Amino acid sequence: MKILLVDDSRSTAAIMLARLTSLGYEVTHALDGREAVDLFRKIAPDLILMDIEMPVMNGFEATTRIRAEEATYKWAWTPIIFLTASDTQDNLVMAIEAGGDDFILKKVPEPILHAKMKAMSRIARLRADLSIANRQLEEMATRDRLTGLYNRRYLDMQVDALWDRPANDGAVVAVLMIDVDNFKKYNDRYGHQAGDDCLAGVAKAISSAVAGFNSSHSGKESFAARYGGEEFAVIIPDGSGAAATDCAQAVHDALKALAITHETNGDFGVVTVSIGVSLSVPAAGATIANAFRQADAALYQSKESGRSRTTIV
Ligand code: GH3
Ligand code: MG
Ligand code: MG
Ligand code: MG
Repeated sequence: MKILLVDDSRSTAAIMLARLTSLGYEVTHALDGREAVDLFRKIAPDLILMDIEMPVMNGFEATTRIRAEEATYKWAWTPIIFLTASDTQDNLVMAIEAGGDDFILKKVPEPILHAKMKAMSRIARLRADLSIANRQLEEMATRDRLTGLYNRRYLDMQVDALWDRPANDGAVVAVLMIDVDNFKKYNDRYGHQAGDDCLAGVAKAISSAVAGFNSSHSGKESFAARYGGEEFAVIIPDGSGAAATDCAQAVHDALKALAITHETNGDFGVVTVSIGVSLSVPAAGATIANAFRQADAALYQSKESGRSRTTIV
């Protein structure tokens, strides 16, 4: 457990530091409230032991500032224990009001210090577990399980954000709708499980194509998502006809390299996709619904004119 010890008295701090170190904790010392806030950002301690009376910035103000910083992070609540000289009711009330969790006397007897640190390290561990669980939950809420790509929910959120781009710069947003060709026949021929594996493979090909495209294209990062079933979408936030053509071609190429056998996909012999692209300028009043409708219409044209190709409208 990492402890940030804040105390303007070097001698008091030295004693506490020695005691905590002997209990096996890793301790960093700050000499006043301002240094405490700086070190809090830098070392992300599991626990803060905070003196109250200090020059430059006192313990209550430092605590208020630390709580304000934490407000921008979910689940963040670093336990803060005030170090006080006297054991009064007022001290406890003030400590809690200022955003602290507890207080201990500077001359706290060894067993109590030990017990309190033990309780706090349990809280620190719980916080760490919670923050990992929270990250995993967020990941699950935005990812499609089968393909590992972003899901429809994430796609919708990102597209909404693109359309709300502040003081819109006139950027062209390219929407690529990608649909696996004759996929029903693939399932019929190879079974549903193989169909799932195939979709995962197609997703991987799309991901690597988009990654390659991003590395050679400037502007905001493009991303791929599973739109639903055997349909995928790629969004190019700073797009153009040429960029969309490059990206779509990269997808066709990646699939060609992957060469997943599909004997009932016309004469292609391998899994292919058809792509429809729309180009919209949100600033000029284009709507999201229209962008997707047009991409869908373009996709339909790609299907009609023989599949395994790209149509841009
Ligand atoms: P087209 O070339 O015109 O797109 O023909 P298609 O057969 O791909 O199109 P259709 O819409 O008729 O069939 C899509 C199929 O995709 C039907 C559905 O069972 C299958 N599918 C959708 N989602 C999944 C999935 O998650 N796993 C599997 N294995 N199949 C899926
Ligand atoms: Mg002091
Ligand atoms: Mg489809
Ligand atoms: Mg299809």
